[in-house]
Amino acid sequence: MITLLDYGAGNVRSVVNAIEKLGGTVQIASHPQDVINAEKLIFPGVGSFGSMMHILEKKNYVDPLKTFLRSGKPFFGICLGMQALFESSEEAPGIGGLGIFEGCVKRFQIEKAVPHIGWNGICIKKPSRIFKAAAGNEKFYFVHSYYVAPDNSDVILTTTDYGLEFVSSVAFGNITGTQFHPEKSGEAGLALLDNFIIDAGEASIPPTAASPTHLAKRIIACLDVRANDQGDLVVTKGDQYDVREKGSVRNLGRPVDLAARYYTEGADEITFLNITGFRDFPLEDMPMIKVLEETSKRVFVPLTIGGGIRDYVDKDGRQYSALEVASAYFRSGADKISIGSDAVLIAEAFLQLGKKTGKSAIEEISRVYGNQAVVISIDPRRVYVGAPKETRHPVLETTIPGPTGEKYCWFQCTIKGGREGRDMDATTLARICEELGAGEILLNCIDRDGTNSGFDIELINAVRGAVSIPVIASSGAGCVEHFHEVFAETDAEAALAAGIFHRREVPIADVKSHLDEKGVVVRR
Ligand code: 1PR
Repeated sequence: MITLLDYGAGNVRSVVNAIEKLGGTVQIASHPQDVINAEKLIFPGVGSFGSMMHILEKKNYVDPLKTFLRSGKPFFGICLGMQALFESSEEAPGIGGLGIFEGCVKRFQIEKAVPHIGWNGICIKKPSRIFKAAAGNEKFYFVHSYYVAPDNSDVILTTTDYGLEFVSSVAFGNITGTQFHPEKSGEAGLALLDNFIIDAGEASIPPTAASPTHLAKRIIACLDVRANDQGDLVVTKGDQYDVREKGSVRNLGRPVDLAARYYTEGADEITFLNITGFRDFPLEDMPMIKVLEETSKRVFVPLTIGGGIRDYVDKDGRQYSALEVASAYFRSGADKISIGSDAVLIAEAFLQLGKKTGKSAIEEISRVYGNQAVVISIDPRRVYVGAPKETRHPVLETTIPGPTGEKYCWFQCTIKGGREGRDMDATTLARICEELGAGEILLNCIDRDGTNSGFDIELINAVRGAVSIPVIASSGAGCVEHFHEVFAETDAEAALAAGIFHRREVPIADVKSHLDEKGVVVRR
């Protein structure tokens, strides 16, 4: 029996699902005594260090946790659950951690995009039972802006390279902690968790070593979901956002089955977009909640959900905040939420007021769940001008002239699934959202969506150059060469595609083989 400490701050469902898939049984600790009585304890931390410690204090878990950790019984801390073992964190100055290990938690101060999001390797420093049957060159899923810095190097189990060599897992006695998420790291992560759940025997060191390690470029499968005219929830796909063909909504399959297929085919992440979210209240009959719950039982890589994340008043007059909508998604198995239309309106309000309010959906959700959990989905389209002075927006000189030969363009943000253009350009939106606390940009492109003509390299470079958070390039992928082009010609951290995967035109494995041949690091 595994006891899981859920302090109510995010996606613990994935950990429960992973343990159950491995044949283990889980008891969720609902009282401090449950922690003391646990035989094996897993602590999957989510959110921010300060809010985690605050909740642990409030719910009287701090002393029971320390008692458990000193008892010699097996403990596994994941992400923030590992960081909690240390004395303090730069994320929350003045707030103490559990102090089981001496040292602190530091923020990345590096040239690369922060958060560190994606699949990276581990360099193993000492034997552990969790490595039984591991090859040593596996990649695991990371998503964090802070890393642990132990005073005592004896506790270091692995390191990982990302701008610097940082400690990516610790172990001492029966206490193990990983910065990466084994429950989100596909088969490699599940194997590692399995070794903790069962008694994996002698500690071992895998045969191969990865040093230095490299962050892989991610390949993401995107599923646009909506109800079709018969009321069934289907995966659909538009051409430049038009999802109807001969009057009917294109039906490309069932959301959960398709997501499960992409997981087995090697997708590094799955994104669901509820494309009618701008007009429907997502918690009304909760179709996407069900989709997430079912998917997270079968898919062990990160899940993002977007569409309709904003404040609502339902038909009975009850108010829901965007944070409540997001929380419902996190509880159902989402790792990240994606905000589209509302992000544009938030950025417009920010520009008008000239300062942060602390109350926008982006700020509220990132405060509770961490920046890495908040993705901004941008739906831009090109607006051509003959000369820069014709617009107040930042323009670029484009190699793809406009319909009447215009040499300049800017990238106009849209809302409501591309139906409404706003007076804001995509680079400004991205920059403001980063300042408000977003952790990643999902950069679509209406001009390229569904065209199979390749990613809009100029757009991606413009937005990537405006922010220091990771950018997911989206829209237009038609063949494996397009993925190489986007990684060779931009600094995008991930590439997303929909149509070619749904129609089985290009398998994910072929994309990765091609990138591998071209020297782009991918997870295989
Ligand atoms: O505005 O917060 O409710 O979020 C709505 C979300 O739904 C936004 O993220 C918006 O991008 C998305 N959306 C709205 N309408 C559509 C539509 O198609 N009618 N889908 C839509 C956008 C997602 C793209 C697509 C890529 C790759 N499609 O990410 O998956 O363009 O396609 P491809 O590889 O086939 O070219 P809110």
